[in-house]
Amino acid sequence: MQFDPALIAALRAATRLVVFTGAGVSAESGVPTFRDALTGLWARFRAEDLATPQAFAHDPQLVWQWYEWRRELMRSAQPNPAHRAIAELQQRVETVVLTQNVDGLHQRAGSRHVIELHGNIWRNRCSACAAKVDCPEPHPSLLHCPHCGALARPDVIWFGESLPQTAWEEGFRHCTSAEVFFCVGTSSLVEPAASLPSVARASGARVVQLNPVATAHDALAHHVLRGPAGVILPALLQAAWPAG
Ligand code: BV8
Ligand code: ZN
Repeated sequence: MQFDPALIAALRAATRLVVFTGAGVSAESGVPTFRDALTGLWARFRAEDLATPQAFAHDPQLVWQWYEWRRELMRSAQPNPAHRAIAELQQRVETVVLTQNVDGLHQRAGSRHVIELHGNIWRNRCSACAAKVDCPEPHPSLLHCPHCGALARPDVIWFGESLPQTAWEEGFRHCTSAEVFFCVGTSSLVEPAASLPSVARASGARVVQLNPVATAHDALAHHVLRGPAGVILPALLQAAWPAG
């Protein structure tokens, strides 16, 4: 696989990288992407309609069971070569992983310094007092907060909810100082995360778009790597640091 020598040179010289990831980086682990049509029992729903505070208020059992179904899918998932290549990149260059994903696979691949913009599906919190609620897995029925008795909910950011302030501010700051910014496996549809590649570009970063299909972010990328992350990222690291 051939890569633009300018990208290889920039990678070798870089001291600050950001890898911004979406559901596509977990696709080769068998985790359905966010916009893959839901299947089985959930085929008649849209993720955007279930991942909302309104849906949880209206039918908490339904929303909770959707998350339990997703956790079940994710439980057997393993980090794939893309997650591992990103963890290896962090060994070579100071790299922040800025993820929209909630599956925790970057951390399981050995990545440190992972900023989760949309929370983490393996954590639950109280829907009222926000206390952390431990949940034995799997837990098909609803869970109540041990402190105030209100319903527990997955500790993810739903549509219409603000992103965690510290995660957003820290992530944004890294985008303004990155020398190379990778945008991996995201359809670039969900704001405000989708604005981060433009922030990086405007701040002078070399932007690399990695996706099997074109997205809005192709237009602002210096390099478009067309294909699966689990194939391209390992090849890119091998090209940049052939000694291994
Ligand atoms: C907020 C956690 C405001 C939950 C998620 C109209 C216009 C613009 C914006 C809005 C609007 N109406 C509403 C909004 C705001 C809304 C939004 O953006 N809506 C969209 C749908 C239009 N955003 C919000 O509500 C956000 N909050 O704005 O708050 C506010 C301000 C002040 C005060 C109060 C409130 C919160 C958004 C967070 C929602 N939560 N997840 C859960 O997971 O259950 S978002 C969800 O989508 C996931 O986190 C996912 O990561 C994210 C983005 O999707 P992608 O990761 O890109 O995944 P997708 O499936 O779309 O694409 C996969 C890609 O991978 C594809 O491109 C595919 O080609 C590629 N791929 C496939 N295979 C591979 C691959 N790539 C590489 N390798 C492969 N092998
Ligand atoms: Zn509580």
